[in-house]
Amino acid sequence: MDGRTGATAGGPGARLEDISPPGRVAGPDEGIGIDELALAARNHGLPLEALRYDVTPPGLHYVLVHYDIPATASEDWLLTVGGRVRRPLTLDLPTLRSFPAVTLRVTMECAGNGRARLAPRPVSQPWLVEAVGTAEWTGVPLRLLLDEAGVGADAVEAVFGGADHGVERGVEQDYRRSLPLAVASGGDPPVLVAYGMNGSPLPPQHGRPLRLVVPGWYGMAHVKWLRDITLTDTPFTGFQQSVAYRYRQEADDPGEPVTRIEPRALMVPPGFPDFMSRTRVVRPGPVPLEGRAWSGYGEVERVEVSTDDGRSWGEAELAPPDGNVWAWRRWRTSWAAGPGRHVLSVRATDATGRTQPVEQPWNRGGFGNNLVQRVPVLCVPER
Ligand SMILES: Nc1nc2c(c(=O)[nH]1)N[C@H]1C(S)=C(S)[C@@H](COP(=O)(O)O)O[C@H]1N2
Ligand SMILES: [Mo]
Repeated sequence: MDGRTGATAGGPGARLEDISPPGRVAGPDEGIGIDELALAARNHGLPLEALRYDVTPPGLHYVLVHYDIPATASEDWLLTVGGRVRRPLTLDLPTLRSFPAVTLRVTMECAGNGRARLAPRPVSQPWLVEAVGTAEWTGVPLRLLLDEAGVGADAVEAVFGGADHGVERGVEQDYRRSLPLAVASGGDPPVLVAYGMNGSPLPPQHGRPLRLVVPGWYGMAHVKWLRDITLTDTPFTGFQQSVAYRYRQEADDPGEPVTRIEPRALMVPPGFPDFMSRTRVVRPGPVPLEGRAWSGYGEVERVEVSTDDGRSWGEAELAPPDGNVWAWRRWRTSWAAGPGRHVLSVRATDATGRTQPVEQPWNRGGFGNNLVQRVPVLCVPER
């Protein structure tokens, strides 16, 4: 190619690559840019004080949308189930609602949570730690739909298509992701085709009228505005599967797929904040500390809290198990605060023994971060 072919074919600036930059990491002193700010202003996190609720109240759950929220208000929505099936299905909303409904409390976290603190910083949605929320999702177990369609003997994956459309790193696409058939057709926990969130129809930003819910998996698997399910006899190689959402060190490294949520604990910020620095201010004396902890590999079994910047750790008290194994668990403890500056930290360990690092690991997409949270606090006497 002579390098001018693209420009002459459609005129200068008429190639998607010209408006759609490749993935990159920020330079050593490069601050968060306007492009990252634009993403951060669209995709909001959980205000950390909302960690106090078992189920995140409407509007406080984090939101991440790669492209635009599509226009999906119509009651005429159809979901198709096709590909390697014996009986392709076209299901309308009343039919989906006529299947036995299941409601599951699920904590969802964006795989990019924590990306903004990485050094070097992958340039993308700049989450700190707040890309998490817990909802009660109501829907049909996907397994029932697959049984109805009859899974072909050669099917290996289910591919889920969303109705949103955009460009990413030069590639025009609908948002599509796949799951291995064993996960898609699993019963414990079931993957849901959900139409309800916290007892109401799904809000537009969370996938109205249908989304996938994959308990224990990072957010990218929970395809919103779900329109089609296609069983395939080869693994799906679409952009969101084989280009995005891979753990890789180098751009040309094939990497490993991002799947389940690594354990993490977060704290309801104690005391009150400074407006600009968000540093917490508390009074001397006993300060109650509480928060939530979760893991996509199994229940959190241990939460430790440090009030001396990680030099020593004490056990926090965990709420008794309540059967919601795919949702976060409450923890609490008390801290005797003395005047001065402090750093509080919290660390979760799950049933598989997975825990949180105290040194920051790094990967190019900034995925799966679960570095222990550090919360700077200033303790000052009453004025
Ligand atoms: N169709 C579609 N589904 C999607 C996305 C998207 O952009 N389009 N974003 C994914 C990502 S990366 C995340 S983290 C979750 C966020 O879900 P929420 O906005 O309901 O919290 O949705 C996932 N499902
Ligand atoms: Mo995400």
